[in-house]
Amino acid sequence: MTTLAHYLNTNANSPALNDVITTVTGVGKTISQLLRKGALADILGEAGNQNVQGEEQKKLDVLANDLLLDALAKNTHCAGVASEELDDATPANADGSLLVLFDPLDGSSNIDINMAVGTIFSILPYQRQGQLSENSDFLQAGNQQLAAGYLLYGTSTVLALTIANNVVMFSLDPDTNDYILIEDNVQIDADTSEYAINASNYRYWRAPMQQYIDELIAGEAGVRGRDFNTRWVAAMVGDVHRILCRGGLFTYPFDTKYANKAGKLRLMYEANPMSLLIERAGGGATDAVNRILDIEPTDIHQRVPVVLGSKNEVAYIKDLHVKHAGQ
Ligand code: AFP
Repeated sequence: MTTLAHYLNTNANSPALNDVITTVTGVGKTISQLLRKGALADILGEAGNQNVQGEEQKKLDVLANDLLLDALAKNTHCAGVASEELDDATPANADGSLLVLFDPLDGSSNIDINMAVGTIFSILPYQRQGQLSENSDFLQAGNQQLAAGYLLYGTSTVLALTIANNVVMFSLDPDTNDYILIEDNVQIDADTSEYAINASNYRYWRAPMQQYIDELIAGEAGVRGRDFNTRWVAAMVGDVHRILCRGGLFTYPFDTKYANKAGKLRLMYEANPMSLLIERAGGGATDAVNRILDIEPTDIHQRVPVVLGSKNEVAYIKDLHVKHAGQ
């Protein structure tokens, strides 16, 4: 049995990176325990606040955010923290060499109905050691990430992590409270017949995305010549986990539902860490055309359209968009 601690120590990472991953995943154990207690821990319902995106925060969003913030502030390697839930990044230890970004509770509308939620994290290098970090220090493309991962609080708690070009999965053993390695070198098939999209937004999509979904729905009778199947967890972390386990396509595409929003998902807290995991597992991740990991961020809370998963399907969507743009 390989524990997370053993894996981190034997995979030639920097002690700083190992330590920060240990802090984040340690908080994940606490969040997992709170979720197991559910209503009994008095963590359900609204906290009465709105987050920076103008959304109601759930009690556990606030709790998970505070737990991560407190733990990382005490970690000497952490120079600053940016959270989906906070307007501005929080400086931590000026001598730290790492910046940590997280979505403390992805899919939070699932909490009250006892469905899967998760914590997503991304770790970037800090370039101005000795000085307090600022929002601008976090504005680095996703290809600069040193590590990324998520905790999925589902029927069991699973950690997916990418460091040193490898994607690994651990399961939290409820008896020993240790993360145990369950899969090394995770790889995604290039082809799939399963896709995830919130189809209720159809009328807000661009023509090539509408065409793509029309083709999938036509199935065997259409140009794709085979049937496709839909799955939608309503928590990106659950959909991405399914794709790492058995392939598939996930998209939250560009839509015109809300003015001034390029898509629903956040580049720094959701799209970048998930794209690193998916690419390292052999999949693709784009905004429909361009590689997500190459996007130069201009705002820590910016949103981006996301298309990720099995490589050939991601490429097919890009082709539709490129052809459409050339018409
Ligand atoms: P929250 O983090 O606000 O709960 O949003 C979850 C999410 O960003 C992502 O995890 C899901 O894929 C997506 O939203 C679900 O969106 P719909 O509400 O359109 O189903």
